Amino acid sequence: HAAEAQRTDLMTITRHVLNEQSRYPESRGDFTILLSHIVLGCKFVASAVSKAGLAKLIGLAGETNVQGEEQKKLDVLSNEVFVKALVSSGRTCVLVSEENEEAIFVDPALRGKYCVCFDPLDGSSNIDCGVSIGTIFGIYMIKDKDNVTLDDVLQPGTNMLAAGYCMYGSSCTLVLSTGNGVNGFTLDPSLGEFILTHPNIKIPKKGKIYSVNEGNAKNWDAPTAKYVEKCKFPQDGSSPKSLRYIGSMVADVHRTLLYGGIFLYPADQKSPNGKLRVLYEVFPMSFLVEQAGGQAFTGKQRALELAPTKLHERSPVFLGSHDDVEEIKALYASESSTV
Ligand code: P6P
Repeated sequence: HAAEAQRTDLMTITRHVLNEQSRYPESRGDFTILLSHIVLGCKFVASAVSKAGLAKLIGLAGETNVQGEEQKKLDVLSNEVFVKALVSSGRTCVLVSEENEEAIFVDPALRGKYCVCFDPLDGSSNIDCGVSIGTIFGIYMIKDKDNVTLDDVLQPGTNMLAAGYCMYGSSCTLVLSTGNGVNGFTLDPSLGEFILTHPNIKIPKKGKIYSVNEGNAKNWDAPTAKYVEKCKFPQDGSSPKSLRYIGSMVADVHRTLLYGGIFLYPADQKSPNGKLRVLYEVFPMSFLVEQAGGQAFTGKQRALELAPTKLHERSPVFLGSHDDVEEIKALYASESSTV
């Protein structure tokens, strides 16, 4: 009977968030409404990505389909869907998207109290070869929605209320934290619902995998080079770590969360601040990793304590298992103490 009860007691993402919201008696369900609109966007993108190969959605912008309509690239389409879903939720007042140079200030008549920073389709350069890609988002509360400015958006990641990603791969998995641990939900296409499949994700304290683009090795600074060398040629008699690098942040971080290890996108001489963007890649993923018991570091400080000054600012990031990140922190600390 217990097995039967399990199968019929479907914990959907909406139910799960409502349960979490009940911890805040004063909440009027605004967050739940906001999240339901984000979930709608993820369902749409999941459907579009699964058909992309067939509908030639992955072609370059400007291609026309059989109806002669101009095809939008999937990341442009995904961005439009998320912007419309977030604005129509009536719960947002400012949006930051990887696809939009400027912040989007919602019409005052439709404003709510949240700011959402998102990358609608991160890693979209990988879609043509079927590699998993994803949507990444971070959610903040805005002090005064009627007088919202960029300063409200350029705040440290420690102020984030919630963060998540939706990975479009062999299955569609949405991983979310509202500040009380991390939970994973898998889309059941027959129900059109995200079902709780990975409750209370905890990242292993130490991992056996390192994840970095070795092609940038000649440009790395000394601490990163030393750390990667230690992964490959450990001096303490332990086994070398395995290298796993997919090149799609959502997929690399998802594997790191579930299997443990460390994901690195270091600064290098070509890109002194690394490649990944603070507001909608580094902050949301750092929030999730910390909520799962791991760490996220920039080479100088705890990633979430960064104070961004520009919307699309980049930062180096080292995130993953607590002990693995601790090792690279020690290497950066010893380098800065000898400088
Ligand atoms: P590289 C994808 O383009 C992306 O923004 C992230 O998803 C991914 O982690 C990174 O860039 C990969 O960058 O330089 O290793 O190809």
